[in-house]
Amino acid sequence: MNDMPEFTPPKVWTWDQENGGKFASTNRPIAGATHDKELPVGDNPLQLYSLATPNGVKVTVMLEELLAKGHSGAEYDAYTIRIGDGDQFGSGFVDINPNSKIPALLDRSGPEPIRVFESGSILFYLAEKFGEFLPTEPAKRAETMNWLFWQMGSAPYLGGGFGHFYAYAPLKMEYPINRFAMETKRQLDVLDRQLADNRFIAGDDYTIADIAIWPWYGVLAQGKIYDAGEFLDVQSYKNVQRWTDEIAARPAVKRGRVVNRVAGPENEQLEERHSAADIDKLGL
Ligand SMILES: N[C@@H](CCC(=O)N[C@@H](CS)C(=O)NCC(=O)O)C(=O)O
Repeated sequence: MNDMPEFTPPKVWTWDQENGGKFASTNRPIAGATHDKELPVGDNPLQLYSLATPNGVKVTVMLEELLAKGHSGAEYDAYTIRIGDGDQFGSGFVDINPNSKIPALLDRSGPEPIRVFESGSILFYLAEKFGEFLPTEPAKRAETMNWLFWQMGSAPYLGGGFGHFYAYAPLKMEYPINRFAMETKRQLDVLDRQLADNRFIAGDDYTIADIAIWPWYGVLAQGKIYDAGEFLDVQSYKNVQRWTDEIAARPAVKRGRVVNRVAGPENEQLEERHSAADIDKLGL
């Protein structure tokens, strides 16, 4: 193991605001709002406050899939929350998600607005509301929920573990990179084995399990997050590759992944979405 600076934890942890790292300017050990800021509200039934990270893309793909199936009740206004600038700590956002993380959804279609936060909860809420992408037959429904919860429990090791130490930490440290690269590869192998016998994650049907897992593990398999494709040898997961390509080709996935994207190629960026025409204009 390479030489790592030894750290002796003090008896009681205290906040070192100068500890560096990519997110040092917004990370803090306390919850709640840091400033007053109302959120904008559009005319559509659903209001989404998000950013095109993997967790954000899950929801915009779901909404575009619902619209593709003709559910006009899934029309949405999407506003960008710039987490690097601390928008997630504005009072309006915290009212919708006390955990201060994107994505957050407000359903204004009923008599009282309903707030929904946590991407898995949002996918489940929308699947139930519109009766789509979540089978009703008990075994298939359980299998879909198994993999939805698998994603929610597993991706923090990929993002907060591997991605953080491989791409974002102020110095490269062998111990955490090895620890989380091993876990990430184990997770890719779990998916690869599941996809050896199944067209989609939970069986024959495209479900919210695919919609949750693809923006993390599909995009990882494309080598598009953390610049880690070669390091993790993502090409060797053949079944994951086949599934990744099939999902990437879906029109709703192409549309959903650009919403609230504020970096990358110009024609893949859309800061706000209020109607289908906003995405059509990009000519994807
Ligand atoms: N478990 C949450 C995770 C959400 C999350 O981590 N969001 C990140 C962006 S991908 C965020 O908003 N980070 C801002 C912060 O931590 O201050 C979910 O799936 O919705």
